[in-house]
Amino acid sequence: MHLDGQTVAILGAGRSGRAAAELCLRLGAKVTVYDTGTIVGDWPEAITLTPNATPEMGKETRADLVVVSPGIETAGDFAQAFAEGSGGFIGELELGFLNYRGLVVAITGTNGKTTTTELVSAFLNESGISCLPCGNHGRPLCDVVLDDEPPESIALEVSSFQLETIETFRPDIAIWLNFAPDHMDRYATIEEYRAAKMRIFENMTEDQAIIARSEEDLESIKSKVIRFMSEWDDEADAEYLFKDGLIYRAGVPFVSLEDTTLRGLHNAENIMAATAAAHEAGADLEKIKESLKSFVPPPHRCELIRTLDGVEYLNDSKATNLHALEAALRSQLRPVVLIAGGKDKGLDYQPLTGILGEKAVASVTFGQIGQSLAKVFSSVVETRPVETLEEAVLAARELAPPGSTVLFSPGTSSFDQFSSYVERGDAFREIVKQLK
Ligand code: UMA
Repeated sequence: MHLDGQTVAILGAGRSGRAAAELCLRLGAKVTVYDTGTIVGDWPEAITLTPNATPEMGKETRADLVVVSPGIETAGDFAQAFAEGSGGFIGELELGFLNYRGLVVAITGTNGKTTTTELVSAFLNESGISCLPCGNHGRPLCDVVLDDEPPESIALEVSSFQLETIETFRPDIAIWLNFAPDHMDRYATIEEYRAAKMRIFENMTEDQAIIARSEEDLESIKSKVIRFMSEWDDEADAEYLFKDGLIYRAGVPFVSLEDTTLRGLHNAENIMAATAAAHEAGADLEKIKESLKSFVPPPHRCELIRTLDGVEYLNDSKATNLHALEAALRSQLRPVVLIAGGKDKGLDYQPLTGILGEKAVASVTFGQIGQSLAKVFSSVVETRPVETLEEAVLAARELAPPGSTVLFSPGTSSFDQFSSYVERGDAFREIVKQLK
């Protein structure tokens, strides 16, 4: 792609905007960055910065190319004003794709994207195919393109926001993990959210491959579809299956979940999807098995911290809402002692009691909502409300029988006692490591 002498307007001065701006500069363009807020950091001098930008500026701007950051609403006044002035826009994902020559494995889904992205990358690297995890997770694609030696392949996490602004984007392999309501502050309806996500398949043909759960109904797909499933069903036709702790491939046992560093039904699905995609991309199955033994999962997402007295301790601090907590509970294969709590976001936890009663033998609640949560949870399991996370871990230890899992899946944000879910998860990890 050449942009010699062309004018480019970049909307948004975050990580995507910065990478897109630097790439356009490298391609020879005159680049101006527009942000409705302030612009921070040291930028290359050749890039013009316009903080506090307005829709009026957009209407007056005549750029050869407009590139929008994913966090900016495409239907909003700001982006639409630039579309009006310059005749449309693309997103940072599209720009990166147009300038990347290697193999693209794209991963989307409501839950599990990041772990799967990391798995695909680990499997390909272990097989001697250089790969980088990037996109919605990690470095923006435009930033990877700027590397002196971009990798042979990328494991590209893609969000619905990024897919809204594609034109030619076409992955060689696409993983569709699952779909559940999310981002309803950006989309008017659930159908609109799904339609944005479905655009991942828009330009794919018979020459590409799609990996999807058996239960996912993917309308009008042209590519070959490889299915995986974790709910056993003799009628269903899936190349990858998970049953009784074992992952099967083409009817033959492939790997036991216990022999990997990952836990939970959802992680079995992530492994199946990543294995199918990496194998399709040329990875060796034995190498995949090897890399599963040493894979370091991304932190704070059902991260196995340690096993002590036959009890597994999982850090799922990333679960800052009900849906994430429910998903973590649902995926557990052992009896659970749940630790939940944190800031009061005014959520109703009553809908969780069904799955809690099914999966948990006890629960410990803490933080600002500790007492109110305890009232709800104690209707189905023994529950101890405490103040701090440390007290919660000690109480959970007392309550957890051998063979069970202490699941730290707060189900709300951390801001009553911590600065972020990361700090909260790090604290949990340290407390658990100190247990004697
Ligand atoms: N801005 C405007 N006008 C607006 C809105 C925002 O000018 O109307 C400006 C802000 O002032 C800010 C900049 O835009 O300076 C931020 O842009 P951005 O929100 O697109 O954020 P980036 O830093 O570029 O990060 C984006 C993704 N963010 C979003 O999709 C919201 C990151 O995903 C991604 O990792 C990064 O690009 C690199 O590809 C984050 C995310 O939360 C992790 N994603 C969502 C999710 O996973 O649920 C989809």
